[in-house]
Amino acid sequence: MDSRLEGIRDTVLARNPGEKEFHQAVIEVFESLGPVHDRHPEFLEGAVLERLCEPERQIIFRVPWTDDAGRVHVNRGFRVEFNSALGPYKGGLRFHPSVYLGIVKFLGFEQIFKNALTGMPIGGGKGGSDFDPRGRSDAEIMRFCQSFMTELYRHIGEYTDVPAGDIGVGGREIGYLFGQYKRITNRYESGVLTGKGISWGGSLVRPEATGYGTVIFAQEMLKTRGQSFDGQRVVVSGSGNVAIHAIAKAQSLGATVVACSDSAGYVVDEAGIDVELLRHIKEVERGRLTEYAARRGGATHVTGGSVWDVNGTVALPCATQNELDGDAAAKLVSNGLIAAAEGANMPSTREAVSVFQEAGILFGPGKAANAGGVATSALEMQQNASRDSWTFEHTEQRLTEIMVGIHDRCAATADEYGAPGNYVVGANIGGFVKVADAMLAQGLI
Ligand code: NDP
Ligand code: 2IT
Repeated sequence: MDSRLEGIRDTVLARNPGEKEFHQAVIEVFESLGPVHDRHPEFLEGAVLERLCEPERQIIFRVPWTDDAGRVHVNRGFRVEFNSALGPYKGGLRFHPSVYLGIVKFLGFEQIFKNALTGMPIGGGKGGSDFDPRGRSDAEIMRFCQSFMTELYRHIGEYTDVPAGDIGVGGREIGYLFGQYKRITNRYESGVLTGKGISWGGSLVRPEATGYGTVIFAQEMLKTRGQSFDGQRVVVSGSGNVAIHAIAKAQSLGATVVACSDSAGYVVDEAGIDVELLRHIKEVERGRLTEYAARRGGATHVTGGSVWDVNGTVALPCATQNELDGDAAAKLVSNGLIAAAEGANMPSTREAVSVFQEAGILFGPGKAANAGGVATSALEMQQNASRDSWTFEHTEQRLTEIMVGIHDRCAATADEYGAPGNYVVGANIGGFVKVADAMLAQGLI
């Protein structure tokens, strides 16, 4: 890391003790930014990095709710409004028992750069709760969402902060959250949340957007080496929103996706994952992958080990942070990997990224590769603002243009800063410069 940034890094780490995922995200960005400060001493003089690492506002609140048996539970809610230089805070809500401030801050920090890369007018934020939705009834989910929104509503708005989904938050949860917002405020403010249902202000392609976008990004990387998805053997982690649509898109481009996972294990299906069966089990039945293996001839379910034990030419980690470590990366490389693109946020550890880069693997970091979700959220905001709704084809075309644009900007920025083919450098510098310029232009805020 550039010696001028080390002191700033040390201060950030000391000011945010115990938040190891936030530390990891900050260090990873700082490691790319040395050359930027050679060209832009004004960023150092204006203390841009110090300001960027301190969220504009952090909200932590109690979320009490009752289960179906009438028992009272208390969870913790978070919304970190990180940076509004480019637009209203924008980013998802995650409901998962692992959520604490360090997770929300790593996600919010990454979101600033990701949103800048999309070229859309959106700042960075993230939120969520340590609530565990697993095994909860619809009525329990509804009561939790209503309680969560009963505090959150006063902090959000179409010009202020626009949440969406993330792990554990999909269309069902956004519906309950929107209903409660509308009820409390007496405003049909479509632009306050994205990921809404199609009949009440949502955008076509938003459910597919993150997974599709990740594959489009990977396809653009492959093209730089004269390759494509056609004939690739793909390994995907996760089996949620991002994974399902990444699998569908990769297979539509001629790849065979031979494995996917959830937190209990993984399935191997040499014939290629049956996306409709997977979608039905995961989205309709809210079931487990064991059921996929039970119903699909030729597929096997594996517990223990890791989905990265399965060999493939393309890896798409689409589950969660730090799910792919240095050993897993080394195994993938020795098994013939040529490309990896992150559908999840920070799924690869820093060691894994080094292994990929040293082996010359095409590597697309999450803040570039998974930006299609939030970009399509911004398209949903555009449709809401103009009281319009676009066709699937038009919206998908916009998504494709945005992803190709992100790819090309990352590649060009990496070239410009003397790191050709390094999409980590390209994404970090490309996102940072845009936000830093806007922050300086807006004065000391
Ligand atoms: P979902 O809740 O739909 O699916 C999450 C998947 O990841 C599930 O298969 C889940 O398995 C698995 N998973 C979650 N936590 C863990 C864990 N701790 N260990 C192992 N497996 C785990 O979430 P999404 O698909 O929406 O999100 C997946 C990733 O993509 C996240 O990193 C998210 O931040 C990122 N992302 C999402 C976007 C979106 O638009 N939704 C946009 C950009 C990034 P199980 O069911 O067993 O828990
Ligand atoms: O990590 C992400 O980019 C998301 N979860 C999507 C955020 C959004 O506002 O659509």
